[in-house]
Amino acid sequence: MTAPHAEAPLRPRKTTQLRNLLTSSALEFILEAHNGLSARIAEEAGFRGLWASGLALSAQFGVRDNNEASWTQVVDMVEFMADVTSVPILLDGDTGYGNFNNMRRLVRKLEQRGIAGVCIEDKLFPKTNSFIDGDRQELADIDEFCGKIAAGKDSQSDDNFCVIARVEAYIAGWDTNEAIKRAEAYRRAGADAILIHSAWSRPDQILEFAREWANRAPLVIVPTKYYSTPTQVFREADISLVIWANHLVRSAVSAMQATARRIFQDESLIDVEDHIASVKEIFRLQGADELAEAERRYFLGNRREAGAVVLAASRGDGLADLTDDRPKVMLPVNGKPLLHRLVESCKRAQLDPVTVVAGYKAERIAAPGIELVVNDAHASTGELASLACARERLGDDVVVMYGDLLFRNYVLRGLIEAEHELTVVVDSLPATRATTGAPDYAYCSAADDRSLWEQEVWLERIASTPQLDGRRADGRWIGMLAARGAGARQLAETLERLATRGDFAKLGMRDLLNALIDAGQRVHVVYVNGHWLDINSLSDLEHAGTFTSGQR
Ligand code: SPV
Ligand code: MG
Repeated sequence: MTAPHAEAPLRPRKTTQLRNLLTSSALEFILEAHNGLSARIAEEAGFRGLWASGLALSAQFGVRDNNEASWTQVVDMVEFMADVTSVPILLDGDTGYGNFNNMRRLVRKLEQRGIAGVCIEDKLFPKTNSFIDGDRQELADIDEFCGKIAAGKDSQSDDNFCVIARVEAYIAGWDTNEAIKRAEAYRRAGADAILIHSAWSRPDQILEFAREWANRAPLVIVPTKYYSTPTQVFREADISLVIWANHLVRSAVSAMQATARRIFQDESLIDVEDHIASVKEIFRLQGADELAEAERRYFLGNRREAGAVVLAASRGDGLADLTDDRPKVMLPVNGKPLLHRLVESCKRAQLDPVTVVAGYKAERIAAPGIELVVNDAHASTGELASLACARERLGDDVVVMYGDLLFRNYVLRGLIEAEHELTVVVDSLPATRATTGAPDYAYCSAADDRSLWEQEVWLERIASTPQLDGRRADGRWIGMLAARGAGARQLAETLERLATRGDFAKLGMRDLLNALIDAGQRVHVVYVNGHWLDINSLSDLEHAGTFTSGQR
């Protein structure tokens, strides 16, 4: 898909693209769209052009197709459509919203807004949709309509902007002679193509017209009513362009009606969630990635960016023979290795680089976009020795975490957004399942008060026991810390100081945190209540499957 808000650099201009669609020898197709979102969807599906349908545009505004929406409201909407797509838009300009003079202004404004062409129909303002009492509708005076076409053509500054004349003779109950007479007059007045419309359920009028017309100018059709006609018939009739004129607005209506009814009846979302687009998909269609990228380039440029160091050196002894040939971080959870999930979370949180410290079966560690460092002495050393292998990444803003973690995104976000020099995440909920591994119990300056407001809480101690000096732990450290600025430098220095100790090989993250506290460094606590998991046993792994189900 093309980047939003930009035309792909190597494509011809949109006006040129539309002209190519009209003049190519192949039968081409454009699809109705009625706002930016539907326009993107149509382009993504592969359409090489869009029909900004008057019916669909007025419908999405909730008004009738009788020029109830003003032409500037229409133009504003098609501008949104043009901004987010790279294929040409042909506007259904109804009758041109007035006389020749209104048509001149319309064409100039459409060019300014990146619209490739306009189609006007030979009826009277305010128009009525062709399928509502079409045969009672009055046609425009031929000369007056020719003047409107000529005025439009004389107003365009891009030679390839297209003005298409729509012949409503059949709709108003006239025969092929009248239709041809009008089409020929409009062609002579400068129309780039003729749209011949019919409300019959069979294509007979269209085919008869096409035969008589004999390719004097490109022919455009709207097979809404004669939809069962095989497309090959249009090809054989030398039609240039087919407009599928209202099918996105109609499909949106059916889907919205079903969803609205379901939610109203159920008073719950449970039966709709899996049947509708995810919020993430909406973000994607809105081009959220492009904005994140732009923010990195323009907005966060002066801000120090944080990297991540992921400790992934251990085998995972509690996982039996599953870790015979790979470290536990490479075990799949719902088809995706733990480490891949973790790295994706880091990237989503814009942590970059992500440095993974491997050890056991390091050669089996792979994840897109990581830097790998290896603790060769992993079998005889602990977490701090592994952390020291990534010392080049310490000292600057960094998040350090265990590689066997699964967590909801907000957990990491909360950690990164904390404004403190050193921050840890502590889960204040008592463990609901038998604890596995060696939990890090956190003793804090205050228990979690579960208020909506962020508490100022500081870490006082991390210990391996749930009771310390007669005091109960306030929670478990989940194995994630963030260090920034002076805190990051202090973390690096403390690690170097500990590295000189004779027992360094045995030290773990717990010792580092306690050493920081002992050195007077304030360690801020962000409390969470569950929503994370670390993997130490087969039952953890099973639980991880449930935890991640439905996540991508
Ligand atoms: C539109 O899509 O608004 C059209 C085509 O004008 S039709 O509704 O078939 O008249
Ligand atoms: Mg219309």
